[in-house]
Amino acid sequence: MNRYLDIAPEVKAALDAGKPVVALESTIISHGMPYPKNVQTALLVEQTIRENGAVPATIAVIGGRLKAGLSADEIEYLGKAGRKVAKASRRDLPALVARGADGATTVTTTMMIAHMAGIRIFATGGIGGVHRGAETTMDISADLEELAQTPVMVVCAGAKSILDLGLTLEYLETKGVPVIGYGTEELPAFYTRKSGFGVDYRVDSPEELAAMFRAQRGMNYKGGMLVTNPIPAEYAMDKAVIDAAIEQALREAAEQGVHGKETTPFLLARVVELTGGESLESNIQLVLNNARLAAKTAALLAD
Ligand code: PSU
Ligand code: MN
Repeated sequence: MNRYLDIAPEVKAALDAGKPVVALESTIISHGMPYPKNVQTALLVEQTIRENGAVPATIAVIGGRLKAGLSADEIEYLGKAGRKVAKASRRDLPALVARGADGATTVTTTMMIAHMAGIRIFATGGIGGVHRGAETTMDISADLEELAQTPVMVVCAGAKSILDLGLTLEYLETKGVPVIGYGTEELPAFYTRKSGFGVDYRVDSPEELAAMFRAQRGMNYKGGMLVTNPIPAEYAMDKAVIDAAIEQALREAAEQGVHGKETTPFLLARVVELTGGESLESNIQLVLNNARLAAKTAALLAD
């Protein structure tokens, strides 16, 4: 066992008994949504995982400890601190641990810590990817590298078109990451159900998903699996509204010279500000939808 890792007692008991556990990230709490909706959502997502037969393990770095499973107080703390908490990607963990600091885990570090703890499935909203203009900026999210090397299934609602979705799929293909559409042949684009880009495989049940993941693990090769689950139709946004907000956010980021790890949080926050409560509600609903699918799949994998 890793000496820097703390597995919450309930999570540890479930893992030891072979019961289903679903990991959740904390950047979505601290950087992805405003307080107090972020905290309410994080707790509601945990409850949804439980209602669907699995134990939730929200992941973060607190006081230099890698945490698999947070208390409600710890979730409140991260949510209230918001963007003051460091966004922790792979390159940040050594510094945060050595200094006893706090960090909100991205998809990358949530996958890493889930894997250290023995958790195989992780539900979130959207992943990072290849940014638009990456052919000159080289801004490619570490999430894609992590999917290429860490054996965790990530259930998301696709990726936002703040990214270049076509290049993101090319990168995942190169790295050998299977991109699965749940009930769809098309990659969902987070707020909308369609992106115009195809996925690798469509599956229509948690049973099929569990079988594919089992086959991947059974062959013992490195890397994870990306499951893209479209937002429920009743919460999907108007493509023109969301596209306009994304274009404006991208323009502002370029004008203000935003770069590096700030790019994604800046774009996400501006899109939410520009589209108001509607996009926040869509965001919450798609995360709940992913939590349900991940919990059901985790339950099948545990059998
Ligand atoms: N995209 C979203 N919502 C998010 C993120 C991305 O639609 O919350 C967060 C996730 O934590 C993701 C991270 O892992 O941003 C990617 O950041 P970057 O692009 O800097 O790698
Ligand atoms: Mn980046």
